[in-house]
Amino acid sequence: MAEPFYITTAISYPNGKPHIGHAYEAIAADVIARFQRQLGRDVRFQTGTDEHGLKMAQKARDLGITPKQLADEMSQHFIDMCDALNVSYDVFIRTSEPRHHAATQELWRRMEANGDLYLDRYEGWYSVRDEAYYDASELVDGEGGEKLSPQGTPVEWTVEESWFFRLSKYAQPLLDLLNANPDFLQPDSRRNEILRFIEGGLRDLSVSRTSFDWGIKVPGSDGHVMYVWVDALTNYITGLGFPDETGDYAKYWPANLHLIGKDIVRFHAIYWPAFLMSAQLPVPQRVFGHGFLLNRGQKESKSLGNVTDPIALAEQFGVDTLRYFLMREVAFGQDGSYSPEAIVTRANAELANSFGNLAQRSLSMIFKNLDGKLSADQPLADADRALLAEVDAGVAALKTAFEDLAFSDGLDSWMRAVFACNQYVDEQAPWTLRKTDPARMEAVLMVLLRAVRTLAIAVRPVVPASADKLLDQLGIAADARDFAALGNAHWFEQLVASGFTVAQPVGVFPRLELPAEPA
Ligand code: ME8
Repeated sequence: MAEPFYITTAISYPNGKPHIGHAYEAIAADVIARFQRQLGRDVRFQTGTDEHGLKMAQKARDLGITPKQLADEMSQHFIDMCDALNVSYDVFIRTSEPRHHAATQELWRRMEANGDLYLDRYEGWYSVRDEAYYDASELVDGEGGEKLSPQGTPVEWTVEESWFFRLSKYAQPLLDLLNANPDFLQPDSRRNEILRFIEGGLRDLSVSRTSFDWGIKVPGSDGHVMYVWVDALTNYITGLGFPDETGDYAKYWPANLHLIGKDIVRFHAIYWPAFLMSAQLPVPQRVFGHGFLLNRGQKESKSLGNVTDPIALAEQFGVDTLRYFLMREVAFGQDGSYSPEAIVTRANAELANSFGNLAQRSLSMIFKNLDGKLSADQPLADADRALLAEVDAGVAALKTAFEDLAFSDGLDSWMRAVFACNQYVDEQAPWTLRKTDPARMEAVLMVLLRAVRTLAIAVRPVVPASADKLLDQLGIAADARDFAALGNAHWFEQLVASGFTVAQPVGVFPRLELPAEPA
């Protein structure tokens, strides 16, 4: 049986349309999901929207609609974004669904049964934008002398009756968890930050609100709705059928990977494992906090007028181009920047001029000079064996890097193998061999076809539609495009025996032009 692999993204606040950061996270998670499927794992991939809380309630009030109306309208944009970007999620969860209310109330009951919830009064700072409580010592001064959260968002003084979770009790168990499992939280910079934070001591956490009602009701406590993060984090097990602990839950929990952004690491690496420990459920295996994506080095914001619609960006440059750019340009875990120029430069240099050109000229020479016919009769020369070994090594390096979520490094190794192939074409000059040594030309073209197949399969998690379009032209069956297929030593003889012929090739990576500056 295939080994299960459960990956989740953060669930997004649908208080507005998706932005490029949402697209970045969804694409990265999709690349991981597709990569793991290609490795033969039984992947479950969940994403969704986080619909409760004050932020949603206030936004709906401003718009004169109900929070549920706002959530219904906006969550559809997140579904549309995933579909437009070819994000292959299995479950799209919305926290307003009844099954999620049931799952969260059950988690609450278990924490209560463990003696970890008590009623008291909360007096302190709250940021609606972050949906987070802050200690006075964490606040910073704004330009006008006002208090701001460490993320730079406004905070308000809040006093209300509240249920508390005994987070303080979990400081040592959390330190033990982090110390015993260096992989639990990555990258290391975030892990160190969280370790220091816990070592500073944890205060009990306010986990219910009484001043509004857009949330999940606290069982047996009229007037209290749960703090939105209790409900939000629980989505990861709701989607597996919790509280039913058989079926998908038994198969996929604990998650292999929660992929989230750097601003919400505290919730995932402290609150979530503490809630789970309290409910006596297993904690996730790994949390990865990726960096932020900036627009020409700046944060996108309405006031700067630089907010980009990721669907429009994908339409402008192509879905696979955008996916490739994001995974290649930014060292995963660090912040990165994008601009139309950077996308066009990268796509033209690597996809159009290097890999696309390699595939196009190899197939077109097979089509023109050999009538598209393949042959497995030619002996391999040393140069051929060396090239194929170099391609295999590049792909092996990509696999290792992708396992470590080092996408940019993996694609760098892949690109080096592509360069080696283009250099081989130039050195072998099959267009000259055509006259001088047709048998050798045929051998060279067959080597190229083999290399192109290997490279297309390897890069498929990143550019799925383009890679498939290319593999179709190579006659590779849809069920022979995984990493196991690369281990089949006889695939080429089998393809030749099938009588497949190469048709006039169709380019899959167009050369892009920079959009004209608006007048
Ligand atoms: O935080 N670049 O939702 P959200 C990269 N509902 N990633 C970014 C980004 C950027 N510029 N801006 C945001 C929430 N993100 C909660 C999560 S999970 C149980 C609840 C990332 O809509 C952000 O870090 O504000 C988060 O991982 C995701 O987008 C959703 O952010």
